Amino acid sequence: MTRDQVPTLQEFVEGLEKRNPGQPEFIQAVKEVAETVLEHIRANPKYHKHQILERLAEPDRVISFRVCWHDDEGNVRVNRGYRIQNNNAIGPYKGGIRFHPTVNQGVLKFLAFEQTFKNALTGLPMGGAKGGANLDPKGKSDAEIMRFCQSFMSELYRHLGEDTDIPAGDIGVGGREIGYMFGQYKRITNRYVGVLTGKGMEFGGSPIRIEATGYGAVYFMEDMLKRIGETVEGRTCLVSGSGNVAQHAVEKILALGGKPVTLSDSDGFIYDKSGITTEKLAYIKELKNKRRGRIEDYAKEFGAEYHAGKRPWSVPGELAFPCATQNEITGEDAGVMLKNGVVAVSEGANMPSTLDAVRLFQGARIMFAPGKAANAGGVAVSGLEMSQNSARITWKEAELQRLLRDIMQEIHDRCQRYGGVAGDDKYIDYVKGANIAGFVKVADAMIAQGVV
Ligand code: NDP
Ligand code: 2IT
Repeated sequence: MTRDQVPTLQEFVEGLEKRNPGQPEFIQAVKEVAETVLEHIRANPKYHKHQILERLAEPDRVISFRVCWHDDEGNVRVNRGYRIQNNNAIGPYKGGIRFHPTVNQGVLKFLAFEQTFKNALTGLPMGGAKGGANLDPKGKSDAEIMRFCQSFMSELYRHLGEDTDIPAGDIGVGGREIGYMFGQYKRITNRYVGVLTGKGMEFGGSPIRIEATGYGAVYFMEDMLKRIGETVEGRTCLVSGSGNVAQHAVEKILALGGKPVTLSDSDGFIYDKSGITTEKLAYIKELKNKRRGRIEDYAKEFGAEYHAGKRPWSVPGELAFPCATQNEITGEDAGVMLKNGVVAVSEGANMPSTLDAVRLFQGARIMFAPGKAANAGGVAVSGLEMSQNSARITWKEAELQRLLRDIMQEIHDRCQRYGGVAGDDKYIDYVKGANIAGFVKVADAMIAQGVV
């Protein structure tokens, strides 16, 4: 291969693997983008000339640091914290913070890479980043979480700023953690600025930021169905996870007349044949957000089925909303889902479907919305929180509801624009559409800004 030629997928992936050993999730995320974007690069040589894909797959900055803290017994504990700043061509770095024992550099690099495309798809000026720590928050007291967040921010603050890098929540990081991190940032810098999103409403938070990711994933499903003259109403829905995204996906499914029947956590899943109702959802919110309990308790409370150590994909249903974590739908799961009648998948989580699963969904020509498009509602409302903080005002909830709905529709339309498939004018490849639409925006900005 000479530098004049666009690499083949195999050549590109071989180089990627060599440069990023031991980072399978990062390889997977970049490979999925390369699969769809290389053809577009071949047709538009300027993107090859400027080595855009190669540059996007090399984070601007990888920050890794030690986080020391005291537990309630007075022991010194040590964790590893990270911030990956992937790309800031179209705006300051933006993306969530994850606290989970599975966090490592490769996982956060995949998330920061995906975030770059997702943020571009929202139409708002935000670059891509992700951060986190290999902390297991389960069983930790509020005081321990506070000390951890303070220690984490004592290093991270120097890399942040309201015009530089603005983190938010993700797995294991919700309102409580954002509050503690904001407090520490303010204490260290003596500045009161919108340096984090997902803040409490008393100190600069935005209406509907909490709901936005789950609602957005259901809106995306609604828009895919609308294109073929169908709706969510009356459809049986499979949802995984039981955290922020899953809870609000269920809430919006119910609002649109759908029937959610499953939820899960890392220990197992519940199957409620009669359907999860608004009252049962209130129980889940109390259980997960206040008592920090296990989903198994739901089965005991309402007499639903509980399947320990399993994910919900064997349950019959038509619409699927994976909202827990990466690679939670394997090729085998996808095969079962197709047999059981799943006709559409909207990813609330980031990369919940393996490459095998995506291939099977697309091969069967069902509607498949990748996370970087379907779950972009959360970061979109984060972008709106930043605007409100800069202007030092809070918009009305109804206005934000409308903006979120419009943004999700626009993301759907951007995917549709680039997602056409030769020889099949009825099918939209939303993976291809999302990847190319996100790529083009960031790539054109990078070209305009030179080799930096
Ligand atoms: P939460 O921490 O609120 O909830 C995560 C849920 O997923 C919990 O039910 C958790 O179970 C489960 N889970 C986490 N890790 C695993 C695992 N390894 N195996 C099985 N279950 C697991 O996080 P969110 O709801 O915020 O995030 C869910 C997904 O959505 C993630 O992929 C995240 O990146 C993505 N996302 C989140 C956004 C947001 O705004 N919050 C925006 C866009 C995407 P348990 O209680 O046992 O840990
Ligand atoms: O994956 C994601 O988009 C998030 N966790 C939200 C990021 C944000 O900055 O709101």
